[in-house]
Amino acid sequence: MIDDGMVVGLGTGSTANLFIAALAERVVSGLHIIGVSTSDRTEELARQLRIPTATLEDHPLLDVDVDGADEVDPELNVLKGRGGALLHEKIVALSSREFIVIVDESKLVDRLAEHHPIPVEVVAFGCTATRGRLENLGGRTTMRGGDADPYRTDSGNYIVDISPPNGVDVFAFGDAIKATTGVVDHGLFRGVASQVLVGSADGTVRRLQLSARPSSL
Ligand code: A5P
Repeated sequence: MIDDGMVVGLGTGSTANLFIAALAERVVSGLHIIGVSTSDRTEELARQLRIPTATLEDHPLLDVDVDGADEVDPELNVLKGRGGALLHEKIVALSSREFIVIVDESKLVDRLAEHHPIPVEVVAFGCTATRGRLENLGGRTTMRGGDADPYRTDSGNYIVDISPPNGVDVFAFGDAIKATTGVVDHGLFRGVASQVLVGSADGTVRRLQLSARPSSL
């Protein structure tokens, strides 16, 4: 799915790392592509593996972005951000003609955010107040990395993980999160994936695809 001359989004996480390693082998064999990294970690890996990279400013429209996910629902909506890179991952995914999600079967779920909280990237200024407003939406929250020394994203923000109340419409809940002052974005990627490749323990790969790519987020 990756051809000569493409600009390729490089995802973040253990599954994306497998893709990046395989891509590096093809680069060594003569494939010419340019990678756009979704995190500082991935940029470091790409450099180590000698994959040429550029910034999203250099290439604001990518041919394809390949990334992992924490959960995938039957409509190919995706929950991301356990690795803390959700904001850059979402910006790169939305800047790509194709967003291909690679997962193993354990990531397939009936409903998003039933097993994992929704990661929410918030600006550091006033984060306690922002967290309070998020809790007023009805969810339970924790600071990623702990209250004493919170995790910082590549953009210098914090991540608040929020477990939605039981039975809530998760996408409506996501809209309310996004409308909260102090929030930058959340880990729900609705209608962004163009296809999902599901790897199984026996080595087979199943392709899940919707007929048309929805456009809402
Ligand atoms: C990074 O912020 C995440 O969105 C990862 O893409 C996601 O957590 C999947 O990671 P693994 O492939 O390591 O499970």
